[in-house]
Amino acid sequence: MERVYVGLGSNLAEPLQQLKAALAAIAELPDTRLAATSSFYASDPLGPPEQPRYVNAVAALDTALQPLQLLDALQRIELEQGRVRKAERWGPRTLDLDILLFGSRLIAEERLSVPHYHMHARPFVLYPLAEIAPADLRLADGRTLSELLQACPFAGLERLGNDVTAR
Ligand code: PH2
Ligand code: MG
Ligand code: MG
Repeated sequence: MERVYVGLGSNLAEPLQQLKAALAAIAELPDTRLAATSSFYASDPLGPPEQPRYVNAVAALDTALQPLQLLDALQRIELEQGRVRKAERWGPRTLDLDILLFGSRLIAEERLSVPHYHMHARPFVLYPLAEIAPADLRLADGRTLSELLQACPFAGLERLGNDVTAR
């Protein structure tokens, strides 16, 4: 089993429900255990500004799937929840499931780059990740999660209350 961190995001069609449904689907994946989930966060969109705010979260999984098998499974969940891939970069989406880290692997394949590019500087990834990952978690470039957090202001981010998480 390897520890994998997955970033979840949505800004269309009831984002919070999208994330909750995705977590339930992830928990049902074969050879995979959903180990922890962060709080949900509302976040300002990165990319084209004329789109709704996102809801983001991060999940920790232990899985025996190989990276491309997990990617297939996550993309299936995205499609089942109505994702339509559009040409616009960083445009709005019903559900985005990104493999952030896969054990300590470095993956550079056509379909999959791990660690996820840009995760180092995205508050909507780093703050939820920090809730469920060890502070001394080391990323590929040698920096720890706590070092990355110090360089990443808690900007445009709003932690949604626990009442929301519990529902
Ligand atoms: N995802 C994007 C583009 N922009 N902005 C926020 N706040 N959260 C996201 O998850 C996000 C984004 C592309 O995947
Ligand atoms: Mg993404
Ligand atoms: Mg994606």
